[in-house]
Amino acid sequence: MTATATDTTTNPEGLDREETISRDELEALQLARLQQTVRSAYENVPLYTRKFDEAGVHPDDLKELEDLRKFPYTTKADLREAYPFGMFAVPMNQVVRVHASSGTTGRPTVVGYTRQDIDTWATMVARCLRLSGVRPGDILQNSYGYGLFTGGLGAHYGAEKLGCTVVPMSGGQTEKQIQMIQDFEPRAILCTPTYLLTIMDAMRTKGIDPRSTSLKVAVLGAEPWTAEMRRELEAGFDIDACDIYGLSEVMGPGVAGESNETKDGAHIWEDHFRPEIIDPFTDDVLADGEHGELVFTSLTKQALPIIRYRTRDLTRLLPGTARPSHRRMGRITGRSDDMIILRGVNMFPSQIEEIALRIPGLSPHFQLHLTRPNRMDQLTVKIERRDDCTVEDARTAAAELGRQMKIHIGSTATIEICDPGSLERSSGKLRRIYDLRETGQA
Ligand code: DLL
Repeated sequence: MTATATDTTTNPEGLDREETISRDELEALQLARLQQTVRSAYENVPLYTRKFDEAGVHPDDLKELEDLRKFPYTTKADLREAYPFGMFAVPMNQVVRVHASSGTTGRPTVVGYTRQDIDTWATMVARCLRLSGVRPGDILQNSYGYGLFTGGLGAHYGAEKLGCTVVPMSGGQTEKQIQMIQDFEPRAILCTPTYLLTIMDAMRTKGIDPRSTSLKVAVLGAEPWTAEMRRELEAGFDIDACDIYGLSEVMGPGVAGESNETKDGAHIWEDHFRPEIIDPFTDDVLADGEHGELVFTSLTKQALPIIRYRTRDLTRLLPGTARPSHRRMGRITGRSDDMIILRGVNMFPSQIEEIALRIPGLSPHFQLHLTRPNRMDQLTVKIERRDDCTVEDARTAAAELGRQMKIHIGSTATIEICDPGSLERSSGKLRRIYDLRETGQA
C-alpha cells in the first residue's frame, strides 16, 4: 500500500453514506427513485409510453417496490428499435457522452449519459474499486478498451474519482502493457480475466516472473470467469483478483463489485439499480436464492432510464455480506444466448473452464467448436496443454476431461489437445464458442 493510501475498510467515513445505510432506508430510497424513474420514462420516451399503455400500467400504479413487476420488460430489441437516440429521456444538449455496444449482428445499441449520470457512474466504479482493495494514491493500469465500449472510460473516471493515478493503457499491445507494469509499477490492474491471462503468459515467455511485479490487485470483469480462473490468476501473479460486473444498457462497469475480503460475489449498488431474477421461460419473478435471468431497473439514470432490462445473464441474488444492505449476485454461469445446446443437453463455457482447470496439464486456453457432421451435433473442445505437460500426459488429461464432462455435464465431446500458445489469445472479451452448425462450414 502506498504512503498516501486511506484504508477505507477500517475507516467507514471514507465510504458513501448509501453503502452502509439500513435495508429499510435503502428500500425507501429505492421506491422514491423508482417512482421518479418510471415517470420520467413514461413521460419522455415514446417507446415506454407505448409499452406501458399496451400493458395497461401507469406510473401512478407504482405504490410499493413489489408493483414493479406489473411493468413490462425492456430488451435489447427495444434499444435497437429506438436506434440511435430514441430511448433518451432528455434533450440531446444534455447528453454529454454516448457509448455503443457492437453486437455480433444488426445495429449497435446506443446508450447516453448526462453530466450527472457520468458522475454517478464514476462514483459506482470508485465504490467497486475500493471494495476490491484499490486505494486512493494507487497507480492503476486500466487495460479495458477505450472507445465505444464502456469498459475503458467507465473504469477510468471511477479510478480517477477514487484518487488513483490512472495509466490509460486500453486493451491490446501486450508488450507495451508489460513495459508499463515494469516501469510505472502499478499496484492495480483492470482488464478482462482472459486478457490478464494473456499478459501472464506473455510475461513468462519473456522470462519475467509475473509474481515479481508490483501488481497486488486485479479488478476483472466484462466476461464470465470461474473460481478456478481466479485461483489461476491469483497464484500466477500473487495478487487478489476481484470481480466487477456491469453492462452498457444499465450503465457500464460498476453496477456491482466484489470485496477483496470476502470474495463471495459482486455487491449490486442497490441505491442506483433495482435487481430482479426471473424465470427466462415463464417471465415470472423468482425469490432470492433461485437461479434465473438477471433483470435491472435503473433508479437514478437521467439520459437513459431503463425499466426491467433483461440482461440474459444467468445468476441468483444472495444476501449482502461486506455491504450488508446491498444484495450480491452469484457468479454468472453464462448468458442465455451463450448456452450451447448439444443433443438436448444445455451447457455453458464456464462449466468446461471449471472442469478443465482442475485437471493437471490442461491450460485455461480453450475454444468450443460446434459442428454438425451427418446431421448430428458435435462438440470439439480445443484446449492447450500446459508448457510443462508432455504430449503423452496431455492425452491422459484429455481423456479425463472427456470423462468429467460426461459425468458433470452429461455430454460427450471430442477433446483436441493443442500446443501451448497455438490458440488465439484474448485482448478483451474472449470468444470461446465457434458455432459452425448453421454456416455450412460444418
Ligand atoms: O462488459 C461492461 C463492463 C466493462 C463490465 C468492464 C465489467 C468490466 P457490455 O459490453 O455491455 O458491458 O457487456 C455486458 O458482459 O451482460 C455480461 O454478460 C458480461 N459481463 C460483464 N461483467 C461480467 C462479469 C461490459 N463480471 C455483458 N462476469 C453482461 C460475467 C460479465 N459476465
